Amino acid sequence: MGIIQPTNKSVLALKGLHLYHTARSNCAARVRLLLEEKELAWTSHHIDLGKKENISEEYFGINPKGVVPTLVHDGEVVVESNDILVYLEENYPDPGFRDMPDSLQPEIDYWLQQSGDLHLPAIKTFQYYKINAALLPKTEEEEALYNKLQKDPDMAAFHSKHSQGKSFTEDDANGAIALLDAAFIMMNEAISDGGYIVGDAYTLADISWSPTITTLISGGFNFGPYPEVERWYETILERPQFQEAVIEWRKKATYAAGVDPTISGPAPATQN
Ligand SMILES: N[C@@H](CCC(=O)N[C@@H](CS)C(=O)NCC(=O)O)C(=O)O
Repeated sequence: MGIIQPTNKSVLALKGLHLYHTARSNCAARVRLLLEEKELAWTSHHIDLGKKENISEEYFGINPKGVVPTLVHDGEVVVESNDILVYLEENYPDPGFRDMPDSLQPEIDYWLQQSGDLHLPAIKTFQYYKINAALLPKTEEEEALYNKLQKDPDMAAFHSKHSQGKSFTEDDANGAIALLDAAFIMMNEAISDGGYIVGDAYTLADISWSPTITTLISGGFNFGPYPEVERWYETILERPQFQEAVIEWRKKATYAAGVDPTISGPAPATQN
């Protein structure tokens, strides 16, 4: 979606970079990671999904699907995490993570597209089946407000699957795992030259996908068949920027206690 016209006009006056985000959200974490990599100063507006802080007229007024993250930059409102990455690249090109030599940009864009397309049917479905549906039940009031505010049919259908005591089924989870396996077979192959997802350089492809690996590990996804992905993730884990933007923020989440995971670590809850 990229830049949108918000119905909540209060944000139009904001100056600088403001991020509406959640500590444990992998979509928000990829934006925090890029902000960290570019050493950009930003103001935090933490939205606690556990407390349903996203389910309000105000928040839907800056993010029509009621999800995190949302970036506000000098009053410009940008939604969809991978579009936010591209927006930041265009507005703060140095250091650059997309404008690569040798026409690598289409490949980077392919992985960004994959990360966006797989979020609802695969990543989010897997996490809700494993953890979040139980962790994020809505009260009747929250449910009614959500249904009133949510205009996106895919989001409404997704959340109706875990309403009124229902939950995601094993079939849902298996469908999600099949999609993820297909993506990780390709990613494992792409990384098998010992480098990053696209060639030898650390790019938006890595920035978009690495926080998602953290999230999937927390849900218990089996990365055993993807040793190159494991190796690559271990390398990314060593980046101080990743530690700050992803791991440290996950520790700040109040509603889900637990040790933060590494590729082989334990499995605390996550928000998606
Ligand atoms: N395609 C969106 C997905 C955003 C999304 O679903 N975010 C999750 C956290 S990772 C969220 O806000 N979930 C709350 C909800 O679905 O109500 C993006 O990339 O920004």
